[in-house]
Parts: sequence; structure tokens; C-alpha cells
Amino acid sequence: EDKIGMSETWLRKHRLIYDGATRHPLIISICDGTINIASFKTWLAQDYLFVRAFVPFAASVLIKAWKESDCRGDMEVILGGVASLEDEISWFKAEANKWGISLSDVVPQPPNKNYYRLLESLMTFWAIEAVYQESFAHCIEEGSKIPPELKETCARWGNEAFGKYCQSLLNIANRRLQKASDEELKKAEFMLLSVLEHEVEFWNMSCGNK
Ligand code: HMH
Repeated sequence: EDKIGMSETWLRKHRLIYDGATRHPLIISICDGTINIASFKTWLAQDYLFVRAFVPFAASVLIKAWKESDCRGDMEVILGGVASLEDEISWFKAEANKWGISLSDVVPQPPNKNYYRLLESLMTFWAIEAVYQESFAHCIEEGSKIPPELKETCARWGNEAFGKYCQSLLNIANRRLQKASDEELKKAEFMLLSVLEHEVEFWNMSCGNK
């Protein structure tokens, strides 16, 4: 089940940019406790908007799974992801409240808006989740010095259950890639690479070093 598929092959090929997305200075600063709180707040507000855009995208992937998948389990996996987004939106609202951020005043910055254009395929769906999973899981590894008030944030994407969910998405993506045409394969690899680039830009936006 967990054998090496196309997606892992591509991640190896694009290792440097993958590490750039999952070991970004913002993530490193969370791990070592040197995070600038203003950066964290920018990230939180912008990511709230990103997740709002992600909801209809997740719903579109769910429809595709129902129409196109040859495996019934696929729909349940995606449904689990869709279902958890309501709680995620509530979490963002509560967290913003804690930090004194007024979400109704937040507008998406260009790196955020640009990212919305990529919300269209199963490949991007998996990659978007996997980058956050890997990034935040790194923050909760032993020896990290995350500020206590950021623990919950890191656990939200770094937890084991979310890791398993990402693995399930990866398995679905790999299975579908086995049946893909050369054209579709090219597109999928391009989409994966684009996600990695947009994740780096997204973190950069929050660091203020555009
Ligand atoms: C920018 N990438 C970004 N935001 C997220 N919430 C995720 C990935 C994970 O859903």
C-alpha cells in the first residue's frame, strides 16, 4: 500500500524546492521559538482566507471522487477532509479572536490570491495538505522550542491522524497516476511543482520578505 509511487519520485526530483516549502524560515522560527508574533498573525489571517477558498475546492474534489473513482473508499477519505474544514474555520475564528485580529478586515494579499488559481486537481489537493503536514510535524518533533501558545497550531497539521489522512490522499493520487496519460502526468508534475512554489511565496508573505 505505501510503496513508492509517482508522487514520491517527483518529490525526490524536486527535493530542494520541497525542502524550501517544508523547512521555510517561518517554520524554522516556530521550531526554535524565535518567531516574530507579527509574522504569525499575518500568516493566521491570510491562512484563514486560504482555507475559506479551500472549502469549495475540497467539495469539487469530492464530486470528482464520486463521479470518477473506481474505488469507493476514495470518497470517504475526501469526505473526511471536507468534514473537518468546518471545525478548522471555527478554529481560525477562535484563534484570531485570541490574538486580537479582526478577520472581517483581512484582505487576501497577492501570494494568497495567486494561490487560489491552483485549486483544481487531486494532485494539488494532496500536495497542499502534505506541505503543511510535513512543515508542522517538524515543529512538534522532540527538542523543538515552540512557544506554548503556538503548540495547538502546530498540532493541528502536525498530528498523526492528519499524517495518515495525507498518506491516504497520496495513495489515491498515485493510483490514479498509474492510469494517467503522458499529458496528464506532465500536468500533474507541473501542478505539484507549482504548489511547492506557491507555498514558499505564502510563507514569504507572512515573513514580510516579499
Ligand atoms: C497555504 N497551505 C496553506 N494553507 C493551508 N491551510 C494548508 C496548506 C493546509 O490545508
